[in-house]
Amino acid sequence: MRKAAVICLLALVACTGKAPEGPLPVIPAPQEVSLDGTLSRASLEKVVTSIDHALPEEGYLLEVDKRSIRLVGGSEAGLYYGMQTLLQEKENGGLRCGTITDWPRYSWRGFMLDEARHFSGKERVKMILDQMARLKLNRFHWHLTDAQGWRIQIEGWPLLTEVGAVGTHSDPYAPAAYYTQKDIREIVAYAAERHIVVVPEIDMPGHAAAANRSYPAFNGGGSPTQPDFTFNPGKEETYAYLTSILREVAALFPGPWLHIGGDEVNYGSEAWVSSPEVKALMRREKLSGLKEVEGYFLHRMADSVKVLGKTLIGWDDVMDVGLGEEGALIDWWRHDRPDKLKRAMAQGYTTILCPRKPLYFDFVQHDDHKVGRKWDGFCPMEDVYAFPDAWYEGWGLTEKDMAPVLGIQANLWSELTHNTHRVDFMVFPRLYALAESAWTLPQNKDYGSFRRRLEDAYRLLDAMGIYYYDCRAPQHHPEPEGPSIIERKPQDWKD
Ligand code: TNX
Repeated sequence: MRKAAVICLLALVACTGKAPEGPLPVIPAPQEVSLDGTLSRASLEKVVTSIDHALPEEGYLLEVDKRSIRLVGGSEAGLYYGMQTLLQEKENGGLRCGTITDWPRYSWRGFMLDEARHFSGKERVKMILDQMARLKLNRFHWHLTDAQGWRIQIEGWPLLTEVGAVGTHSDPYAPAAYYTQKDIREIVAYAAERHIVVVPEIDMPGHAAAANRSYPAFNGGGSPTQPDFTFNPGKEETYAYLTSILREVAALFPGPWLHIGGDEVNYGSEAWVSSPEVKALMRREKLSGLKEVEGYFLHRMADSVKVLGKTLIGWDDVMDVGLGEEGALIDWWRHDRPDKLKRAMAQGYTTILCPRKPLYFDFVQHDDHKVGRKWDGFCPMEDVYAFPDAWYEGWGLTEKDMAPVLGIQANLWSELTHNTHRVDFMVFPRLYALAESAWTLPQNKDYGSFRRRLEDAYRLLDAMGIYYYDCRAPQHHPEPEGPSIIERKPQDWKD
C-alpha cells in the first residue's frame, strides 16, 4: 500500500495546476487546515509516507511545502484517507501547500442499501462503494433479505435463492436476482481495499416471507397484510436452520458484525397465537405473551451469533427484549421514539443513529417530489447536514448524553427505487452531506462552504454518469418516475 501511495502522490503532483481560491475543495471537510500557497511540480524533491500509531487510528497528517509532501497515517486507513484528500484537491484545482491534521468524528460512518425489495446488482454496489470511499465512509450495511426477495446464496439451502430470489417489490414474478457466494467475496474484497467493512443483514424473525416461500417448514405465519411474515419460533428446527444460514454468512463476511434485523415483528407475529408449536413453547418456557416469544427467539439467535464469534447488531426494536444489555449494537431508526434513544443512551448501549428523519434516503428530498416517502415531513439535504447536533434538543438530550453513540448511518430502503436512476437520485448528493456529518466535527462544519464545495461533486457525478438531485437547477434533473408518494401522518404509524 505504501509504495502504491508514493506512486499515486507523484502522479497527483504531475497533474497539479493552479490551486483554487476559497475553502479547501474537499468533502468531508478536514478538521484542521492551514494553507500556505500552492505546490509547484518543478520544485518538488521528496514524497514520504509513513504510519504513526500515535495518531488517531483513521486520522492522518499531511504536510505539503514547496519541496516535499509528507503524509503520515494513524494506520493504513488513515493513510488511505489522506490520499483521498489529496485526490480531491487534485481533481478540484490542484494541491496546496500547508498542513492538514485530520481525523473522524465518528468511527461508524455508514450507508445501508436494501437489495431485497429491488435488486441493484454488483456494478451499482461497486459504484456506491467507490463513492463511499472517496467520502471516507467506512461501513456498508447490506440488507440482503426481506419479504420481497432473498439475495444471498446459501449453499446448504439452495431453494432460498432458487425460489426466494424470484420477485421484487414491483413484480412478484421478476426473474431470480441474487449474489452468489463468489460475488459476495468479490464485493467484500472490493470494499476492504477501500477500507469499508461490509455488514450483512439477515432479517428475522419478521420480514421473512421470501425465505418462507422457499422453505415453508419454518414458516411462522403472518397477518392479512403481511402474509408469511415470520419464522416459526416454536420449532426447534427453525433455530438449527437459521444458525446454519448464519454460519455460512459469517464465513463470507470477515467483519466483526452480523445484523439479524429484529424489526417490526408485530406486523406478523399475531399468527403465533394459533400455532400449536408456539403454544407448547410458551408453556415449556413459561412465556406469557408474544413479546416474550419474540424475546426468546432473539436471545436464541443472539447465542448463535456469539458462538460464531460475531457481534450482533439489531434495529432498536431488539432493545425491548433486552439485547442491549447483552452487548448488541443498536440501530436507532424510530425518529418518533426518542424515548428509545434516551434509554439506549442512559443504559450505555452502543448505538448507531439512523433515524428515518433525516437519514432515510427513501424519503424525498424536496416538497415537490412525487416518488418516495413523506411522513409528516421528509429528508432534505440541509437536515442531513445538520445531523445530529440540531436534533439533540428535540430528543431531550444534550451532546454529553450522546457518549454511547458509535456513529451515524443513512438507509436506502428500496421499495420505491425500482431502477438505478432512482437509486442514484435518492442517494446523491445527500451522501455527501452524510459524509461531512459523520466525519467533520460540528465546529468545523459550514453549510455555505459545503454547498460551494458541492459544485465540484456535481461536476464529478456528471462526468461519471451518476444521476442526482440538483437542488440548484431541478429542471435539469427531473425526478425519475416511479410509484407515487407514500404519505403518512404520525397517527397512522404502526410502531
Ligand atoms: C421500516 S427501518 C423498515 C423497512 C422499510 C422502511 C421504509 C426498518 C428497520 N424497517 O422494512 O423498508 O421502514 O422506510
